[in-house]
Amino acid sequence: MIEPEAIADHNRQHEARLARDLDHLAQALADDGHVTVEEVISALVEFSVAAPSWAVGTGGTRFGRFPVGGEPRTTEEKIDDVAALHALTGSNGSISLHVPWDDPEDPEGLRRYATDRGIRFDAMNSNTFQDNPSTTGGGRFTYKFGSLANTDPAVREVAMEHNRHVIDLGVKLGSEALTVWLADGINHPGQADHRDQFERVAGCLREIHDHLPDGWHMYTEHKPYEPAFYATVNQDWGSSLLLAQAAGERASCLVDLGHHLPNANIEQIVSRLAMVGRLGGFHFNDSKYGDDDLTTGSIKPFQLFLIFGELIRAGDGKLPSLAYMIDQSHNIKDPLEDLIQSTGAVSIAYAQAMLIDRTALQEAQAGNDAARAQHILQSAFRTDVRPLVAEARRRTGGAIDPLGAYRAAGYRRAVIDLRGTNTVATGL
Ligand code: PSV
Ligand code: MN
Repeated sequence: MIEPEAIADHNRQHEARLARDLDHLAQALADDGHVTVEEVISALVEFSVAAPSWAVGTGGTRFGRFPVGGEPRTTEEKIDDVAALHALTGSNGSISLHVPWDDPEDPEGLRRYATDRGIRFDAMNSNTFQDNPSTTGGGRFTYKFGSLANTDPAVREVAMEHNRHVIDLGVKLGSEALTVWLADGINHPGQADHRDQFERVAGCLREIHDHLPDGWHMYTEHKPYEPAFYATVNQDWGSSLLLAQAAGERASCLVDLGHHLPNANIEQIVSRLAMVGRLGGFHFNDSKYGDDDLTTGSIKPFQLFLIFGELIRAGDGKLPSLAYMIDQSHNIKDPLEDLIQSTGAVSIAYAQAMLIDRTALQEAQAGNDAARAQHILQSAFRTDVRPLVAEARRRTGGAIDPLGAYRAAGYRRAVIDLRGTNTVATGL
């Protein structure tokens, strides 16, 4: 654990400077007159972005993996890491499990374990991209040629049953959503029929949707390639929308920021999905070329800001309540440090988007004043909102400087001593 007193001690070094920066910003925002520091800070205090259970361990590529040491060995230890993260940021109060990477034998016990540490269960992820001995009877069936798109009805049934199992498990954990990302696709043109594959997936998703308990949601997550390199069944936001519509009313689309072909206008995709009421959530990360899973906001911070602008537009001035999660692979950084930085980047983009003078922007748009419209957006984007984000963290008991506080707490050293240097987070 990272104790609140340790954070409070660390905060003392930064409080005077933060107060000065906040005063300055309060004055500047009061002069602008459309939003106050208090409005932004209280919205940030309410905001939470989930951490995925697979991102507290080191990622890797097919060219190697460089373990950071002290990686969690069990789902309980993953929860411990997310609780440490949340103690520092105040914005990561939930964990998203991936089954069977996480498949607790005692879900009620796990729920108590998480509750005791102030952590809730976000959307459940079903894994039908690797063989799953617990549901296939020792790998008798294989997902080599797809799961819900498979030509073999027995394999489709195994994959659907796995999704139902994940929902039932999620109910016991207090989760309220299922995210379905499928590896199904085509590697070689002609290998499978685009339409037949799609229709098989749509039919299966409808059956899975029928299994959702009251109050549950289901998210379809698209991705253009990998592991299928010619076509994936849920390739793009259009396919995702069609699948969500086919699945049922409680299905909507999840946008992973890395799951787009280069230069896609993701903020426009967000606007379209929100417009038709089928925007379900996000997997935050950043990328230069493909699904690079880099630190959120590290490559295209302006895009992240514009996405939050569209979200606030969709929510009539407020952030819609969707499934917000970070989905990254930490190849050379300490995973917790990368998650601290990504959570900060998400909060910064949200705060900047709250600074957009929407009335002035609408006026500029109505008058076709492109220069003024751009100036309004860039004034918001170029405001240094870090004091607002730091103050929101401080008010939730978190750290003004979370990276510094994390290092000062010696958390990584402590978990290396406890868990060992060569542990591998289950799943990856
Ligand atoms: C696929 O690349 C993805 O983005 C999906 O969300 C998976 O569930 C996750 O990564 C973990 O592999
Ligand atoms: Mn994802």
